[in-house]
Amino acid sequence: MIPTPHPNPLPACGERVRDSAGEGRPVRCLNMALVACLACATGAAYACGEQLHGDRQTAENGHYVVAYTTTPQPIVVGRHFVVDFVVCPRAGTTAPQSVRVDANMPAHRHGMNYRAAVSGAGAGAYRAEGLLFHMPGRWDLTFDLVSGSTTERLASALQVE
Ligand SMILES: [Cu+2]
Repeated sequence: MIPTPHPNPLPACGERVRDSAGEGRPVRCLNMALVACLACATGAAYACGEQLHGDRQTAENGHYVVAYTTTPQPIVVGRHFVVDFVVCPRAGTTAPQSVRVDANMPAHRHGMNYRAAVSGAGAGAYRAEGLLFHMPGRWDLTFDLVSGSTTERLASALQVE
């Protein structure tokens, strides 16, 4: 018998799932999950986005970790690039309803000349396409995580040559 992959990824350690009574309960962390739990305790950044290929960078706050990679890597000035990323809610936080990606140069107070399009790949994974840095320098890549009327912005600084 050929083993088939599990159809659903396991919820993150401590993530809340719905039980039959409709009540959120934290996922219990047993056996193998204990290893992942150590990562939870020391910062979810280590576990978030493991499925991404290439050098992974993170942006995080108290509620979320976003792990991402860019293609190409490094980003080339004047050339479109793609951001593949995974949003990992910390324990007690639910996944955002929608996600936006943008970028700006804080020193120059301007953004990109392009608007990124974000598509979801399921299980908290997304792809942002159509980004372009039109000049070298320090850019902040921003991830806006929207839940209802709340938006949390996570930023990652990138030095582009
Ligand atoms: Cu600039």
